[in-house]
Amino acid sequence: MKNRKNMANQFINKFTLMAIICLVFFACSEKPSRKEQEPNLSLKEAFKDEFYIGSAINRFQIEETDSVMASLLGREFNSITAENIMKSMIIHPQRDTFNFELADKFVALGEKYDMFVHGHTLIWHSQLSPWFSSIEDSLEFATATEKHVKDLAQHFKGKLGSWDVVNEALNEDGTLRNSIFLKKMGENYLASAFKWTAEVDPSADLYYNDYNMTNPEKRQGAIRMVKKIIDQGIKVDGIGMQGHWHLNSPTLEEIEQSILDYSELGVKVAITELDVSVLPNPWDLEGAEISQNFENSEEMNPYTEGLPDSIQVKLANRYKDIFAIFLKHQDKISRVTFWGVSDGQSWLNGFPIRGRTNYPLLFDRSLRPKAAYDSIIALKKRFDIKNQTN
Ligand code: 9MR
Repeated sequence: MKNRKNMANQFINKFTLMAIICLVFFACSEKPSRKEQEPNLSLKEAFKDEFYIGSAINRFQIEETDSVMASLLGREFNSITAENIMKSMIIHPQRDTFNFELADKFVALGEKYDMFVHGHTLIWHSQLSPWFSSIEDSLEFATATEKHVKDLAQHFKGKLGSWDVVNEALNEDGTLRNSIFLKKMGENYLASAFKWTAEVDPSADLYYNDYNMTNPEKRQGAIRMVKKIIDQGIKVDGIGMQGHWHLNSPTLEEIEQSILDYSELGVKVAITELDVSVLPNPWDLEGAEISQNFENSEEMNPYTEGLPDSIQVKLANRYKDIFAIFLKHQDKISRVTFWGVSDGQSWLNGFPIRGRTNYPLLFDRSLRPKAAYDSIIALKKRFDIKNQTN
């Protein structure tokens, strides 16, 4: 009887030991959950001494209809740009009608969270209110354009930290885009737009904003154009590099050289619309020329079921490398704004091919931070430690 009890005890002891070993093994081998990895530093806190961290937002974010999104926006970002609602087509739909309701809510949201609020955009050939092109006479067109710029600048006077005064005025070879503004007003429309805005709202920083600003020919064109304006004694405070980039292009050297070249003009550099597409790029298309659209196909849309780990890592490394350049030149950079908060919201699900599943931002479709988010925060922590020990 005693023997059987001993044997039973021994079995229980062995069983308990094995159970403990198994538990320890699984506890050690199991990947830590996303929650345990989650850094306690937000993006805006991490970069508070370097530059603003912004996001483009839309109506549902402005109206805070999703509470999780609302708290994420307030926690992570200290700057906002309206992705669409301040474009002429929406804010100035008819020559004598303005539609300020949503834009005013956008500004109020920025005030509520104490954010730097950026205005996008005063002069842009795209999403242009149709009434502009109904004006035949050049002089009348110029007068109406001046009124458009001044009325908007006046309405938001003192409430915006900066404006994209002119958006996408250049061709890829650095020449001026043959937009309706160029056709009707000549090259002078550029300097005039900056002059009018500065006259009305002298405290706002005034930017020229464009995509593919790392492309050497376009870069030279942007520098020539901005220099011409500054040389007339008209203020341009900054250049916005939109930053619609890919996993492998532009090169890090092109990004760095562009920041250096623009800041040589004595202006601030902002990264205004950052996202990194992970999807195949038809015909190696670059930038954000929204008139370009291509056919969808399985080959062009490979990650409908989720992003493979290997690509997730590539994206994280790409963001880390890009932010390493931003940190290196933080004295030249005023703001880094992502073009959206989460992947589900990104315009890149519809461009240059409609209906794809892209993953270009730092938060996934469930608003969880991605590896790319972690890589940027970790980079900043390493940067701070290095600076403390130096
Ligand atoms: O992200 C914007 C998208 O929702 C609009 O449909 C599109 C229409 O023009 O504009 C997108 O934003 C653009 C920005 O205003 C200017 N730079 C390029 C951006 C992406 O096209």
